[in-house]
Amino acid sequence: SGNRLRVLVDMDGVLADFEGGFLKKYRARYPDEPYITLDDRRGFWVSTQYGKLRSDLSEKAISIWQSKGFFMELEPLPGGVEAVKEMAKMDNTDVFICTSPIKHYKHCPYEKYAWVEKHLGHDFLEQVILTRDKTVVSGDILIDDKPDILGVELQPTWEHILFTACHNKHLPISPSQRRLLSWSDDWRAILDSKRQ
Ligand code: BVP
Repeated sequence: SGNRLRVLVDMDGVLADFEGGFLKKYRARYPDEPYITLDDRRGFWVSTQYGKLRSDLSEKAISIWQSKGFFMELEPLPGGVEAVKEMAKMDNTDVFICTSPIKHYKHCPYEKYAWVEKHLGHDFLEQVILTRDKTVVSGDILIDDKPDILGVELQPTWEHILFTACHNKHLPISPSQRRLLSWSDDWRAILDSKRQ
């Protein structure tokens, strides 16, 4: 700690392409069912939007990310793995991956560790935080695509930087909230703005 900067980076939708992986596998498994293009995605919860399309599609959507291999086989989003590796090498900087596993725990927690090992290396497993409540984790910034990050701590220590995703790009941004448009955007400037 001391004067070190602690960066928390979300996984799904920030490092791993959850939305793209979901749509590809949903269409392969349910080729005759309607689907929502990434351009038409609205709201964080895929299951909610599919349920509004047709009520039985919510559970079909859920079946996709509950399947063995779903989280492990997600493609990295452009530039994310490289950015995290670069951050981790910076002076006075600690990086943690902070991700919420689904409650269907048969595959997801294991596969999240396996994904980190595959793309960031075995040593990076030290940096993984699995939690369903990110508000109890302390840090200077949390880079996350979920617009509302709530939990038991009403005043989290981190500043939430909203990472742009298909489901949140249309949301009006509150004046107080900062965005990272992609990993090509200036994440270094955001980190530097929080250093003492
Ligand atoms: O593991 C992901 C997928 C799951 O919620 C977790 C979000 O984690 P963070 O990105 O916040 O760390 N998930 C679940 C549902 C529906 C469940 Br019912 C969903 O629609 N979208 C989604 O991402």
